[in-house]
Amino acid sequence: MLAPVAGNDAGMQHDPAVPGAGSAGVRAGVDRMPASRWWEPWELRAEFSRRLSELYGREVPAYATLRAVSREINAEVLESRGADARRLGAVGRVGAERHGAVRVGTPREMNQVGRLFAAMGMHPVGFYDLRDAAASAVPVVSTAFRPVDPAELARNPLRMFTSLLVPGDRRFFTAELRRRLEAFLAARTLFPPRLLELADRAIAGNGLDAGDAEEFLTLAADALRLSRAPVDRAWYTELERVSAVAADIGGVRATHLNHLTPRVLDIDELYRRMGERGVEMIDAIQGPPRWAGPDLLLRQTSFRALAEPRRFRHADGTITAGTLRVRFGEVEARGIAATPRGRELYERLSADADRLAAEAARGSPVSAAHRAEIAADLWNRHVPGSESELARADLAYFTYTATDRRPAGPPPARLRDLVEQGWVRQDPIVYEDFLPRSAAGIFQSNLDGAGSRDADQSGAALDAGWLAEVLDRAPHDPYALYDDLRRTSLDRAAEQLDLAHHIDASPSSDSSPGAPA
Ligand code: OOG
Ligand code: NI
Repeated sequence: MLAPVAGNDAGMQHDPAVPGAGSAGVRAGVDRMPASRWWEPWELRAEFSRRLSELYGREVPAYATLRAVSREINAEVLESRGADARRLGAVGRVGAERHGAVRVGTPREMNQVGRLFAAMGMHPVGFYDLRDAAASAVPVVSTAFRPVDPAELARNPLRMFTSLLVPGDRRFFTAELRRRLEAFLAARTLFPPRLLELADRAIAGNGLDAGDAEEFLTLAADALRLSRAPVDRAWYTELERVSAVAADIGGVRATHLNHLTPRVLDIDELYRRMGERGVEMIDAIQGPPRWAGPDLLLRQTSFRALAEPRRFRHADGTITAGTLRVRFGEVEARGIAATPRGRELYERLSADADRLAAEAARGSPVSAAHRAEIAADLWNRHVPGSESELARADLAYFTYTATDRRPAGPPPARLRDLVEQGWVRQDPIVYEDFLPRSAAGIFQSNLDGAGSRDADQSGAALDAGWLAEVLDRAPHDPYALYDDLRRTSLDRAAEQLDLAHHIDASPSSDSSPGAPA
């Protein structure tokens, strides 16, 4: 039977209530869940997220500090910025929000972890190829498992950034090392058959009864717990020379949560306060700079991987105590989702900032603070500084809702006029995904060695279609998801306003930025 959930994460925001949704008795702020009832996928997800947070807080104490500081800052920002801060997420959601990162070694393991997450209502979104995104050796491709439906995101938005090792990439692995690595990976079991059986049952039946739910959640969290089994020293070191990420994935017989990332409403303040508390952070905040306009996309930073005790087995059979630095703590601030145009602008300005910072440094290492200044200046000059301008230039995604208090007379045709005259309200869509540049930066900044790469070899070509075969289902295209939200809201608004036609939000039928109104 599922044990009542104790409120041992005092002060933690519980998952928000969704009116009319979920089983009776599961509400925001309710610590105790009835023991015998049906567990829907979202409840499994919310409880899994809570258990992971507890587990990681025990395993990596600096994470508990990060969580506490995030909570402190979120409360302050909500107090000082109120409704404005809530535009990017309901209070309950932001407090409960986190993403995890896991890494697996084979397509089979990827398929299995996908079933585990599907049982909790999390689906693959996006395809990230980090092999070329990092200067260090990061031989993985990734996807993010997350809820895709807005109501599901509101219930609990847990996402898992999941990376799959590519032993077949000849830039990193010789044919001989690949053979041994694949043999090692084929011989291990990350997810016990019983866990997968329960996952499949939850997928088929849309949830689990209380007894199965408890067993499923226990086995699922155990699968991501740091293993105490001794690590083969020689094998780990051999892989580490190629890539620290490869060693973390393929040098051990289990997987583990690599990090767990809370969401914070002011990441610059968090960065400062963690420093004050003596936690050494990486030298930059990844993603867009702090600038004058609204939060866009995703900004992330992390504290450096900490030395954790591990046991090592040596060639002569002896076991010694040692440490590994692999797991870290990350925190993120989420902003408005960018359209393909907005994303292009982001990539262009990032590249410009890199170039200008490198030029200014004249061969010396680029200072992160100086690069941030340059980036902020570029953003302030080239990115429209308000939500309405971002929407009009089709740089970011919004939803539209007909208001209750509408002006007299017939509604205008253009979306822009509908918004400006108060017929429809425009609300930002939060970015729910990741940025490959930032992901690579996070991986890289936490690696001790750069590893090695043979640039004469070419990489194995992998894409979203290949990942679809691995997972037995196609990853969602994130843009299609955001676009669908915008489109659906526009259609509903048109209906509510009794407009015979659709509302066209495309910038061509509206004005572009800078054009005379
Ligand atoms: C994943 C790194 C990427 C993010 O937030 O961009 C990531 C990993 O370290 O396994 O988590
Ligand atoms: Ni992360």
